[in-house]
Amino acid sequence: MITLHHLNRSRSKRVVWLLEELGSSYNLVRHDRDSQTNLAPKSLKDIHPLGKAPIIVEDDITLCESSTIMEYILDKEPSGKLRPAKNTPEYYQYLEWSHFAEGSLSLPLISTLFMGMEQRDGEQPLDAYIKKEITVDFAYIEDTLGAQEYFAGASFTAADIMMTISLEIAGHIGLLQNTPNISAYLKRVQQREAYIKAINFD
Ligand SMILES: N[C@@H](CCC(=O)N[C@@H](CS)C(=O)NCC(=O)O)C(=O)O
Repeated sequence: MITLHHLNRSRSKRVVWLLEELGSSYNLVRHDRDSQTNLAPKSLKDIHPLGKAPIIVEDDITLCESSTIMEYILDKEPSGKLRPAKNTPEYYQYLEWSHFAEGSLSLPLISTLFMGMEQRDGEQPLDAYIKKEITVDFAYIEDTLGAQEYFAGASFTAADIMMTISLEIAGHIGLLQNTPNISAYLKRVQQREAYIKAINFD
């Protein structure tokens, strides 16, 4: 059985959400952020050298990267739920968005989050790049969700779980002011029973 090492207010909500969607059995071990630094506690570093969440452990496999963990769980799922059939156009949309969440969107998103927290003295070297990335990425997301209901087409998939958590961070830092398609999408997916269970773990 999978053991999920869960950190409060973190991307590990993605994994809880996926496991709840699939109705899988799992052990959940809670770890709490340091109340001063907001960083992960040492207990996560004892499990994986990166010391971040989410981490899953099953038999001799230990993984620490949310999109990889999602693939691992889906590989074991006999129903084929939440991931389109391989070699279809939907599969490649699924793959693109699953990787986009951490591969492309994470840098401008987390940079914007931290830029909002620090004392700043004028423009910094990365500012123009981050601004450009935010504009391009959110236009692409908004257009996609205007054309189809979910990231991989007409059906909800694990790519939606990956993207929703990133979009929630975007909302938290004020990036969803002019994005009606994204806002309507979030309302839709946040009504899912498994999502509601996952947020209650925090
Ligand atoms: N790309 C990684 C990011 C993992 C990550 O940065 N996790 C954060 C929580 S959302 C964390 O553990 N931060 C605490 C720390 O770095 O001390 C993933 O998607 O799993």
